[in-house]
Amino acid sequence: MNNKLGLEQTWRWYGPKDNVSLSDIKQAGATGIVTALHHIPNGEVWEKEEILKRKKKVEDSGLTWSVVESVPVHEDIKTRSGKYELYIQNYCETIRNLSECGIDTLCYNFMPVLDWTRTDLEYKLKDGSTCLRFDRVKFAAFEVLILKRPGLEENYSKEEIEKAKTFLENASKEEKEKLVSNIIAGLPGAEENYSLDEFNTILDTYNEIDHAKLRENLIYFLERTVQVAEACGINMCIHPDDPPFSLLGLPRVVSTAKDLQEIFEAVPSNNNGLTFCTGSFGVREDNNLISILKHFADRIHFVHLRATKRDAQGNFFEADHLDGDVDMYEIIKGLLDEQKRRQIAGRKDFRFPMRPDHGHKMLDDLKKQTNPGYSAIGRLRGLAELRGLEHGIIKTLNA
Ligand code: DNO
Repeated sequence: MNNKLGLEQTWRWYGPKDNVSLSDIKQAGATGIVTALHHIPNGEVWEKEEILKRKKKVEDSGLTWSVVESVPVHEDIKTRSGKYELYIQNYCETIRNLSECGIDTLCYNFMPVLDWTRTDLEYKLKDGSTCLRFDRVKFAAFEVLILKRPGLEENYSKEEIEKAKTFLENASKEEKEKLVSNIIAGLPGAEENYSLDEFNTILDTYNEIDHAKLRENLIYFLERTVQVAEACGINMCIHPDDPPFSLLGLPRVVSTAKDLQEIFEAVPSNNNGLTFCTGSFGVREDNNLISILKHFADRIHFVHLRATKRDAQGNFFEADHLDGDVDMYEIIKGLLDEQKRRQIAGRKDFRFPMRPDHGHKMLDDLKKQTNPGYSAIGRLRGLAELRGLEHGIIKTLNA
């Protein structure tokens, strides 16, 4: 048995069109690749030939395809309407194909309509680098005043709505367009992008779907897919909601420890697992990250390490990896403890893939066109800091 401690260092790569190359990633010191077949439309089967082509590309660079992030869940499955049965069958087929191609970890999410959401993609920090940010007033300007979705004003104070009005009055046409496109035109990895009209229409498909109904649809999806995953040795791991609260009046069901408890109780198989994303859970002050880690340690198949920082107004930005509201020392220590526990128990799944998530745009990258949150140098800094911290912890654990 290999008793060496250390999380597998991975890196998200958006495929051949990503301007961060596989060779860049090798230089950053990562060994595993996290990628997806983004060119395949949502709902369609990932054929083995396509999977193997991608795998070969990764392996030819001396790296391994560690995790699939994500196989997107079609909207029809989330709303349990239209062709959802077919799409679930296709999903199962993709799970089988991935397994036959030697891939064993599959990350996905169940956020309605939008995947992750921010209002600012290039928020300037004091040191001149930029980061992703979520601003409540700007979001109110979008959902209450631009989209005019009914009933959403209640989520804000009068003062916030006033501020949102002032923001829109003073914003240029370009600034308004930018806000809208930041939110709905799709961040990298969010597979769908919409026009404003399409967006309103698709939001309406959730008019009858509340929190309980969405959870039911998720559990239905899991009942059907997890048994296939279990039979062919794939660890599925759901990504938490980002941010972990309702937006646009849509329900969100993977935001808290209670949500996780319900999902795992409904489908207890260990192949029904979690992507432990510290930045997403960490946005809520009432999420105790260490207790989530300890409580669900057994089911963590994949880790996203980043640290968001909240303010008193409910805004947050992506801070440096060791400088947000996340106690990264305790997190890494907790993960290494679980890794050790799995090694001792003789479990095979102890490689613990982790990736540095959402770095700042900095240095030379400021002059380049980069995927928001996914520039090379910011993540390189993040990975280096995390690696150093882990190195120190392992030394003390072994002392
Ligand atoms: C952002 C993210 C999300 C996440 C997907 C998982 O950086 O972590 O795009 O990868 O929601 O399905």
